Amino acid sequence: MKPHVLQLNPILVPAINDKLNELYTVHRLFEQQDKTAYLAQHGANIRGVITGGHTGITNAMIESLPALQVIAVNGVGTDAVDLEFARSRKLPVTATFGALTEDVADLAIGLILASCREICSGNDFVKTGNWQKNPHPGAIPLSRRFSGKRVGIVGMGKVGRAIAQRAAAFDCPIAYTDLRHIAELPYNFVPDLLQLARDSDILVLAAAADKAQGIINAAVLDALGKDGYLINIARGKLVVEADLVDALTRGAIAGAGLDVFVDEPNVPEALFPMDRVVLQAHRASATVESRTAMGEMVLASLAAGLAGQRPEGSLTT
Ligand code: 8YV
Repeated sequence: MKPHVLQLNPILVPAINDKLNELYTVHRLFEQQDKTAYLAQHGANIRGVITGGHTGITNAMIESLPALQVIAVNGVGTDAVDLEFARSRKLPVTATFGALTEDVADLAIGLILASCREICSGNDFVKTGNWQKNPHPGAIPLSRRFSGKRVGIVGMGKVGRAIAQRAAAFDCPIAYTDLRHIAELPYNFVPDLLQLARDSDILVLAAAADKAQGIINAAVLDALGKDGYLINIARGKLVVEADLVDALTRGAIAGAGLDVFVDEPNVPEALFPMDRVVLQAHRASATVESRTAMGEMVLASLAAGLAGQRPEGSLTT
C-alpha cells in the first residue's frame, strides 16, 4: 500500500509528478471542488503534505490530519506555516533552501532593469503599433540607468547575497540591512531601514516575512525618494501596499518591480497604468531548473519523513 500524500498546490514539472504518483497515493486537493468534504473523506489517511511557500497550511488543516508525519514546503518562505505549532506536535517541516536562489536573484535584477529602463512599456509601444504611429523619438520618454546606482538590500540570506553579487557586476555600491551585521560580507551594513532607504536608489526586498510584516511603509518610501525604485521578490506583506500605491501615485518614489503582493492574485489596479511599475505573477522561482530542484527536495523530505526519520534541514524537529 502506497502512503497517502496531500498536495495543496500544482507542481509544474512532469517528472516530479510522475515520481510522486509512482511512490504515493497523491490527493491533489487543488483539483477538488468541495475541499472540506474531500478532506473529511481522506484526511485520516494522509501521512505527508506538500504545500507552497506562500500558501502554507493552517493549523486547523494540520489538526484534521491525525496521521501526518511530514510537511514539505515547496519553497523557501515558511511564513505561512505555524512552525511553533508544528514543533509542539513534533512534526517535521522542510523547505527548499538553496534550490531557487539563482532564479529569484535573476528575476530581481530583471525587475530592476525592467522598471528602471521601462522595458515593458517599450515592448508595448512596439507591439501595439504605436511606434509606427508616433515615429518621433519623443514619443516615449527617457528611462533611468541601473548601472552604478546605489542598491540597498533588505534581508541578506542566500537570495539577498545572490542579488548583491549580481548588482556588484553592474558597478552598484551595495548596502544591506538584516538582524545583524554579517562580518564575512564586503557590503555596507546599515542597521536602520529608514537610513538604508535614504542611502539607496533601489531598495530590494529579500527578507523572510515571519517577523517583518509592513516594514515598508510611507516613511520608508518617502526616504527612498522620488528617484528611487522598490523591488520585491520576497513577500507582499513586507509592504504596506496602500502606502506603496500612494507613494507611486504621488511620485514619492519613481517606480517598482513587484513579483509578490499582499493578497495574491489580487493586485491593486491603480498600478496597472504605471509605466515604471513592472508586475509579475509570483514567478521568481518558476523556472524548470528551480522547480525541478525544489521537487527533488520535496521528494527527499517525504521519503525521510514517512520512513520515520528526520528529513534533512527540518526546521522543527
Ligand atoms: C513559490 C515562494 O512561488 O519559495 C517561496 O517561498 O513563495 C515561491 O518559491 C512557491 O512556494 C511555489 O510553491
